[in-house]
Order: sequence, then structure tokens, then C-alpha cells
Amino acid sequence: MARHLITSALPYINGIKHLGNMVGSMLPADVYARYLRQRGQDVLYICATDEHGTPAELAAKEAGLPVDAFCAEQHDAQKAVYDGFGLRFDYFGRSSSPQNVELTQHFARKLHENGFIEERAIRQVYSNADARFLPDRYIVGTCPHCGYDKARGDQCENCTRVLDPTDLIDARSAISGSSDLEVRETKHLFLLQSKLQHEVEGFIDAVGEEWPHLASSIARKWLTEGLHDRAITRDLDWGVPVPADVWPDLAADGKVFYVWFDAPIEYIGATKEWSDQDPASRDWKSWWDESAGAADVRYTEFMAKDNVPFHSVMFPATQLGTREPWKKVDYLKAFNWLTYYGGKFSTSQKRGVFTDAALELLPADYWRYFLVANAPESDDSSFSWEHFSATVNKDLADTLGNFVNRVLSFSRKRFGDDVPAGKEAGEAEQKLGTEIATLLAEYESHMDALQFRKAAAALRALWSAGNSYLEEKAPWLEIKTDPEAAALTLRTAMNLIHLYAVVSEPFIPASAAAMRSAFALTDDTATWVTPADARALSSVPAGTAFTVPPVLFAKITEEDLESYKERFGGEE
Ligand code: B3M
Ligand code: ZN
Repeated sequence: MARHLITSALPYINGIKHLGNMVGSMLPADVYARYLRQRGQDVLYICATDEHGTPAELAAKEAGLPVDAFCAEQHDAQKAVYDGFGLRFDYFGRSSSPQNVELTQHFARKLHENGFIEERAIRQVYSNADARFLPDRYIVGTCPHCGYDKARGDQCENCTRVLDPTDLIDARSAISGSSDLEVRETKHLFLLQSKLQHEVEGFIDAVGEEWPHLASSIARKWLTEGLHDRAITRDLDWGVPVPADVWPDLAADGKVFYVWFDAPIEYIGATKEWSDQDPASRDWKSWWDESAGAADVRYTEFMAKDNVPFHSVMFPATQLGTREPWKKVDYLKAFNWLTYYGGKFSTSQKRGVFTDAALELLPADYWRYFLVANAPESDDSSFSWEHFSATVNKDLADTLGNFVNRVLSFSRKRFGDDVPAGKEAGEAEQKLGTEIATLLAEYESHMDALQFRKAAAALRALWSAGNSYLEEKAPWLEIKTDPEAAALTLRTAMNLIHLYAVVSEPFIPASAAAMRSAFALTDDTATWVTPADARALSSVPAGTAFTVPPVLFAKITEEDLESYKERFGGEE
């Protein structure tokens, strides 16, 4: 049994996320984690809210709450939405936890001991109107690279370039809007990434080849441009304090670590939060400390492309610089953007569909299937209500849901509440078995390779194979001339339903559970089906009692479609 550590980028605490955030991180991570668990692997899926930095402070201010209260409230609100989406984290932590504070300070101490942190006096933007320094998002202006006029001090949302506040053109305070700014000198800690360049290159050489091109090319680009030393502290009230025993002046000045310094460390922090809840049976070090068992862990990270530089280069540099044997990423699964009608989903401009609103409209499985089947893997992909409703109606309602209901209701009507026996399997069943075995092997290989669109296509092909078989055998005709033949067809189709329940679980867990519980099997503990077993189509024997579940997927009507477009905005 292999041990798989899985993390998805930590959602910022500043508000409920939109579908675009979900499809590029947590949702595919959950699909993958569920798949591996089903295949009997030892999986630990960790996520958390990213609670520090200017996004948290600014959002709390807007909500009129103290930052800690705001974060506590928003953590629970986000967790509720993720539960609604069926995301089965092993633990969903908080980057403001005491565990993360301790680990972040530990990392800083070690980096300092090894000569990778230096105190430097720098010139920073100070707002006279606000009487404070303006780090990162506290300052907005025009991006010097692409001309986007709402670029933030830390990164341009439009072209994804990482910025320094002093780079911005026509800079102004995000708090007061004031452009009465000046540059003042202040001291900060710098992570000497330039000294770690070669080691990070060696690391990327060792693991990056296997990564999707999107991830490895971003890592390479950063390394080619050269790693720069970066300020890892900020003038903020909310964050992990700089340890006073090492840097008394900075601590007295109230400096905290930069959010991007402590956020990746929270992957470890959250694992410790999990472990601290039940130390007798959980050991966080066995997942993260290579001298304590983590060397044989396979670590997979999920994120959107704008987060790749921090995870492929900066976090590994931080880990390497401690000179401690921390587990580093083995496979980095990166995603492009999901757009809304070709334009940007935007949290700040409230454009597109937010995850809480999505769940109010339709059950999670509709979203899970659509989003993962159209994940922006090799390119950006676009969300439109037309595409969404066509996919739901065709794949989920017609191909899968209708098959399940049609087979079960017809069999009950003709043969009663138990799976009928009928004839021995014949040529058509053998052909079907071979086809199913092939498609299942394809599905497995795409899932193993984290190719989600291809995996979804193989799953859809499995569902379609059942429909073709049913059309070909036409039990509604067979019943008139040869009821035993119709019984065989229905029994075979019911075995397909059970197989679908097992293998569709990573994508549509609630519907899969409903399909599975239709059959009163005494010993239904199998978590996966091998292609060889699938060929036999015999896991549900004749005589098994079954029930007909309520309609699995309701069709989205023209009227629904119009109302969604009206409510959320359609094509611009
Ligand atoms: N919160 C950015 C984001 O949500 C950031 C990710 C942190 S991962 C350690 O896109
Ligand atoms: Zn830009």
C-alpha cells in the first residue's frame, strides 16, 4: 500500500470562492484522493484556509469585524460549502493555528542559522493619509507590464506577474484611495533565494520532468530568470510574529511574516493540527519528515497556474534552506483558468458563479462532474450555462440517470423486487464485458496519470456502453417473445449499474452512493473493481433484492437555463 499525501492550494479567507477557484485546486484533489482511497491506498488529503496577509485584513475591515473573528467565521462558512461539495479532506485547517505559528517560526530560525535570512533596510511605500506602510494589496495601481489598472502591490491579477509595490504606476492606497504616498526606509527580513538557486535547480531536474508541461515550464522560467532574494516580512497587525529571541528589533517593530512565507508551511501545520487531535494514532512527522517515515510518501499538490512559482520554486527553497529532511512535492498538478463566457471570474468584481450559490441551485454532483470533465488542463476552458446544461442533460440525466431508472423500473415491473436470473450470458454479454474491461483499464490509466478530462471521457464511455447494450438487446421487445432473454439483459444491466456506482464515486459520490444502495447485497464492501472482474459482470447475483432510487439527475429545462443566465449574467 502506497502512502499518498495530497494538498490543494489553500483558499484565501477573504470570501466564498467561485467555481474557477474550486476546479483548479480542491475539486480535482478530492477526485484524485477518493480514487486512491478506493484503490486501497493510504491517503492523507490536507487543506486549510489561508488566513494571513492583506487580503484577510482588508476583507475583515470591509465586513466591519476584528480580523480574528472574521477569519473564524469565514473558515466555518468556507468549510460548510466544501462539505456541501462533498470534498472529503482528511483535515481542513487554519493557517493562523498555533501549530503553524510555531512551525513558521521554526522554519525562519533554521533558515537564519544556515545563513539564508538577512536583515535589510529597504524603502517602502508609506501613506501619509493612513499613517502606515502599504504592503502588497494595500496599494493598487497600474501594472508596468500589461497596463491593467487595478494591479495590486504584490501581483498583477491580469498578467500574473509578481510585483513590488514600488513598481506600480499611479499608485494609491487601497484603504483610503489617497495618492499622498512617500517612500520611507524600514527594516525587513530577506530570504536569500539566490543562494539556493542551484539546489532548487537540482530539485526541479529530479522531479519536474514528470510534471505537466504547464507546471514544469513555469518553474523553469523562474529559474532561468534567476531566483531573487525576497522580503519575507511585512508591516501588518495580523500574521505570524517574527520571533523576538532572534530578531528583537523587528519583533518590537511588530513585523510579521509575509503570507506567502507561512501559507505553504501550513500544509505541514494543518497536518500537525490533524495529528494533535489524536496523537496516539496520527503522526504528522511520518508524512513530512523524511527521517521519520516520509521518504516513502508520494506528495501531490494541486493548484492554479498563478500559484506555481510559489510551490515549485519558493517553497522548495524554503524547505531546502532549513537543512532538515522535509518531504517535498513529487508531482505538481497545475491548472489553467476556467473563464466565465470567455471572461474572468472575479471575486472582487462578483462575476460568475460562486460555490455557495451553485449549491443552492443544484446538487454538488452536477457541478463536480461538469467541472472536472471540463477542467482547464491543457488550456483555459470556458463556463457557459448552455454548455453546463447540455452536459448535465446529456451525460448525467440521459446517459447515466435514465439508464439506471429505466433498467430498475422495468425489471421491477416485469420480474418483481429481486434481480431476475434468466439465461446464461451469451455473445452480447461477452462482447460487453470485453468492452467494459478495456474502458475501465483506460479510465484507471487516466486517473493514475491525473488526466481528469480524459478520465471523465472514459467514464462517460463506460456509461454509454451500457446504453448501447440495452438498445441492442431491447429487453422491452425481448420480454414479448423470450422473457428469459429479457431477464438476462436486465440482470446484466443491473450489474453495470453496480459497477458504475463503484467507479463513478470519485466524480459523483452522492449519486454513486444512491446507485449502490439500490441493491441489498449482503457483502458489498468492495471499493474497486478490477478490469478482469468487470468483464464478468457478476457482482450482483440473481435473487438480490433491489429498490428503484428516485430520479438521479433532473434535466435542466430551457426555463431554468434562462433564469440562470438572467441571475448570473450570460454572454456580455
Ligand atoms: N491563498 C492564493 C490562492 O488562493 C493562496 C494559495 C496559498 S497555497 C499555500 O490563489
Ligand atoms: Zn499585469
